[in-house]
Amino acid sequence: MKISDARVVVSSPGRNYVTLVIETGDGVIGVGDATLNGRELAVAAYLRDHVCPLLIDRDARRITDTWEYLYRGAYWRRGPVTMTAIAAVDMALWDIVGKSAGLPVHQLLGGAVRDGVMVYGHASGTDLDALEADFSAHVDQGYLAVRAQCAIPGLDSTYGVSKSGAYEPAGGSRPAQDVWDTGLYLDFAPKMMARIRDSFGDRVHLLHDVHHRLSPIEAARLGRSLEPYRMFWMEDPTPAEDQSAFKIIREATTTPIAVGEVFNSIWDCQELITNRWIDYIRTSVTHAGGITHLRRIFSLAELYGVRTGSHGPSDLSPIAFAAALHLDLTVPNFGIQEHMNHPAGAEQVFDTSAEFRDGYFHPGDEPGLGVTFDEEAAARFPYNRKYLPVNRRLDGSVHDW
Ligand code: KDG
Ligand code: MG
Repeated sequence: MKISDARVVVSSPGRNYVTLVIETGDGVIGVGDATLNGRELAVAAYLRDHVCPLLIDRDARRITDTWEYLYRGAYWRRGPVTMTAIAAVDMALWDIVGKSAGLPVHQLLGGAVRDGVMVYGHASGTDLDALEADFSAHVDQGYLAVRAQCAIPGLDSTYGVSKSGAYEPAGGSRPAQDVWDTGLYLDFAPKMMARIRDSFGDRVHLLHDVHHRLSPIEAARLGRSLEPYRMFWMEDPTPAEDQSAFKIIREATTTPIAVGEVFNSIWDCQELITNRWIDYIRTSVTHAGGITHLRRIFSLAELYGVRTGSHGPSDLSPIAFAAALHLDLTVPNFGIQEHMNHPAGAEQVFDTSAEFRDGYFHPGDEPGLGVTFDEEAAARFPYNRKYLPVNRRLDGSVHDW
């Protein structure tokens, strides 16, 4: 089972994706997602120039050893580029081993402990009426959990709200500029959640993403003001690298806290988990070192009563979503999985066996990850440089996006 080829494909079927394809001498093909939104080519070059040459002739079955070799062996550890590259190798190797064993990856991980993976969808609106309509559409589609984001009156742009339909923050050959005002947001957020609870009652799980924008004491105030609406979670209330900030939030409110989409390793979330300052850990399979490393993070979280809530935006490819579903099926401390629809063109490039029914996803029982990557179709969608927005306060200074 020696690796005979490893190649990187950058394509843009509706948005940019970086895909690693690994082939073994006996003809088994594995695929991994290496997409880092707005910095795609950095990971592509890291893989192409530094990692792929090292993979040739390695035994594809030695997944953990390959992980250690690429992590410890590089000396320069962690960071989004390195960990995304390692993640893509890891996913592709799990895919290969599953295919050669004739087993879906969740069977290799110890087998399913649940019948399906509860996911949350994204509802948003340019005003409260539009948010309510989109929320209602998600409930009609069967979602049991929905994230709510609404344009803040008085601001020209708001995170998570698109003026033109589907959520896609990356755009433009230069970063777009968003605007931010903490006071307007803190006054409006409870009204948004009140509207949802008034219209839909308490049965749907309600989530909200603050997207790293508050100070600890502002986040504490938000958490308290949302308590009557029984949130499933408030996500990323403050910039996550300041881990002790969460002690302040935690001590002030019973609104559950979810953090981690920008983390890349178990070390990034160690303090948050071991101090029980959060309720959900949101590291993703692509940005936190693949299935092998995410499984370790989730196991650490299990020890401290923290549940999982993997990041699953449309800027991770369907390969990443499938890998996350396989892992989600097997972890006892699973909480919820984020789901967003991929752009229409992605279906031509990624054929996935994952299925949604009654609020739950299942990755299917095909050997490996269950995603077929069509390289010829990918070639029809060349890379298209795009940036995430930057965010500025009303006085023009830069704020966290
Ligand atoms: O690339 C950035 C997006 O993945 C991020 O903004 C999405 O916050 C996000 C979420 O919770 O899905
Ligand atoms: Mg988020």
